Amino acid sequence: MSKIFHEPNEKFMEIAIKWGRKNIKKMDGGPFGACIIKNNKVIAASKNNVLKSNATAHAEVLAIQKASKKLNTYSLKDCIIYSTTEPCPMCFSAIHWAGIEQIVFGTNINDVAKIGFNEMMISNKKLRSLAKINTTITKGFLYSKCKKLLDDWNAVSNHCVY
Ligand code: AZG
Ligand code: ZN
Repeated sequence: MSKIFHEPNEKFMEIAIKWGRKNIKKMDGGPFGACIIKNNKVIAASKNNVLKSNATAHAEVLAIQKASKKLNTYSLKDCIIYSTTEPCPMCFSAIHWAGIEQIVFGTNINDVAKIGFNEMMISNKKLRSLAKINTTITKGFLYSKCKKLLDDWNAVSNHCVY
């Protein structure tokens, strides 16, 4: 089977950024947003809600939950996920179990660790190779805008890392 490839589109990452930016004011969680698309249409988007919900409430997990509710199935095959930051191993696994075959992300795990988050330092490309799976990964997409989201959040005095 040939690998899926959708040419990343800035407008979908802009939506993920817009969701992540909500936490600069709301502080419901970290400065992370995700957007899931199918056939070039937005299916779902979310921000991180860890601080008001629980430790699994990462943007990607919540976007998967919303997308599955909308499509009425666990399977998000043919969907693509945009994430402002490289998905963590928990989210990478959820993306795999949902059958999403393409990930587009902006900043990477190192950028997030630098602002104090307790990230597991395993890249998506490393996870892909360890898991022997075929996920298409586009890194550094709209990097400067995604980095600015992290920097703006880091500049807020009452921010909280976990
Ligand atoms: C995170 N990284 C990503 N990509 N998304 C989240 O919601 C996160 N929370 N902590 N690190
Ligand atoms: Zn995660």
